[in-house]
Amino acid sequence: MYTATGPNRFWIQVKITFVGLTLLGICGSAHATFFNSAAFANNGATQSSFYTAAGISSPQWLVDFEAIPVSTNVHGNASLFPNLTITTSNSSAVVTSGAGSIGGSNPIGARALQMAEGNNVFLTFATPVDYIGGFDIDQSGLSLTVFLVGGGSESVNLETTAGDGNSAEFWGYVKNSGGPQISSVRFSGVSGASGWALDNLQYNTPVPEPCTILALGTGAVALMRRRMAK
Ligand SMILES: [Ca+2]
Ligand SMILES: [Ca+2]
Repeated sequence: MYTATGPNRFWIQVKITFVGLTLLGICGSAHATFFNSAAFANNGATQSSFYTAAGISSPQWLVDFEAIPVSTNVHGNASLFPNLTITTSNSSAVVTSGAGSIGGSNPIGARALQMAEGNNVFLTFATPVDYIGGFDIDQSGLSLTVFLVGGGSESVNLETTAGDGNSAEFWGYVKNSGGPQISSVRFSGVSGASGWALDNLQYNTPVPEPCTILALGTGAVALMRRRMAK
């Protein structure tokens, strides 16, 4: 086996470090993009901007709750939705149906997922995703926090949605090109009465990214360098 020594080894290490830093620079670009529709009428345009930012024409997965039996509590059930488990801090997230069923407001389609105010709601992905979007219905005070691979997080306060008729408003988050993927999402801070709801959740199940492979590769290079140094 060829082993670099002296000045030769020094320049090999310099080159490895330079290539590593360059790749990490490309993969480390910061903030991604939040989307939130200001009104029901703007949902189509806001969702289109979200798709454009995500580089898609439609989401890989759309969870609209239409096929889930009414009154099903989906809390903690990892087999209902692809790549997604929904949990809440009071263990209750129940499929509801019918116009006006969410504090007087309507699901999208016939059914939506209803939660009580004052609890945290989590969307957790088995494989971290590139984008997550959906609609909130009949809430005030809703904060959306996105937890990223590698430990970072970003938060945004969402527009209040009314408690009558079609009040659903679109929200979404798209990771930056080369930025960290989304491992989970938390909803918190909802006040008011009569519950609130989520509907039309949309996300993907990506294949492992170059940055993930790079992180593993960088670890391998570091190990090799430690061995060479001995
Ligand atoms: Ca629905
Ligand atoms: Ca409410």
